[in-house]
Amino acid sequence: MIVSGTQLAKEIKEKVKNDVAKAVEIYGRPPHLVVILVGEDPASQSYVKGKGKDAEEVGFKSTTILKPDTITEQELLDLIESLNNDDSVDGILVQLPLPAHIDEDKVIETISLSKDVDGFHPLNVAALWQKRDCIYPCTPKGVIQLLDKAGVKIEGKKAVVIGRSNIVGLPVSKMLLDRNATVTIAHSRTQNLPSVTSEADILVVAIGRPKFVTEEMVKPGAAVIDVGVNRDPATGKLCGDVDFDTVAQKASVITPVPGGAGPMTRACLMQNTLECFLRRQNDKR
Ligand code: L34
Repeated sequence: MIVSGTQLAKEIKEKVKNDVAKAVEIYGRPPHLVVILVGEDPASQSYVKGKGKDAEEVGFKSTTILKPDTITEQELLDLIESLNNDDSVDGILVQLPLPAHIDEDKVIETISLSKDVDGFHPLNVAALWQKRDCIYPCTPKGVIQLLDKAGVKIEGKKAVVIGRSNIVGLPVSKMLLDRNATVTIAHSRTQNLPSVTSEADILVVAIGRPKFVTEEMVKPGAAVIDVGVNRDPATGKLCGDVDFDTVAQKASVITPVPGGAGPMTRACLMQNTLECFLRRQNDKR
């Protein structure tokens, strides 16, 4: 079973669109998402464009701010501060990675917690790990929704996550744990990785290496969620971390790349922006 992220993302955006229409009636304006892109990395340009497109589709006000990679760290922090103080802005996203002369941690910390639609702010991360009220980061939230959509039972299952990044590996592991999976976090230095992954009922791959997971690493009937977005060195085409053609023969559930976790990341960003908007509106009362 191939679970289409494109299809599920469409359904999620449809629901957000309905909620936005209601929000406009109640609050007099739609949520406003601001996405900042520094530099001209083609992959980042493509992702940011997709976010703007989705935002328009669901009826948000959408602003994309493009800055040259010569922008100083202070200039970027000042821009974020001005958006923090702008009451008409509900969500602020600074696309990562940033140029080396800009401290990403400083940037993430500067975004107001109430406008942190990525869920990357350290206080939000702490809230997630303490099982408190939080914004779930977009890609992990998308992974969980894909599993639910495919009807995969998470509770009691063995989940293996390959990758331990702040954006995907760590938060998705915590979210699987909170759904009562037994979670193993593996990575590039895990010894005998196939022996670990072969035990997984649920395998989430976010290591960033084209076609890294091959068929012999996968348990028959496993659910495989591919979070990788790479260029296939052979063809130049977009491909995941999973060798789709062979693994699809063995898995019971698999997500494609493109059309899997990527569109879901964007759809979950729409959910998060609406959530931040509604919280901010309700806090004002
Ligand atoms: N601040 N930086 C911030 N937030 C994020 O959530 C991200 N991420 C990651 C990179 N930096 C970020 C994204 O937006 C990865 N990512 C992302 C978002 C969307 C897509 C891929 C990665 C996506 O739409 N992928 C499409 C193909 C797009 C294409 O053709 O280039 C897909 O079908 O997979």
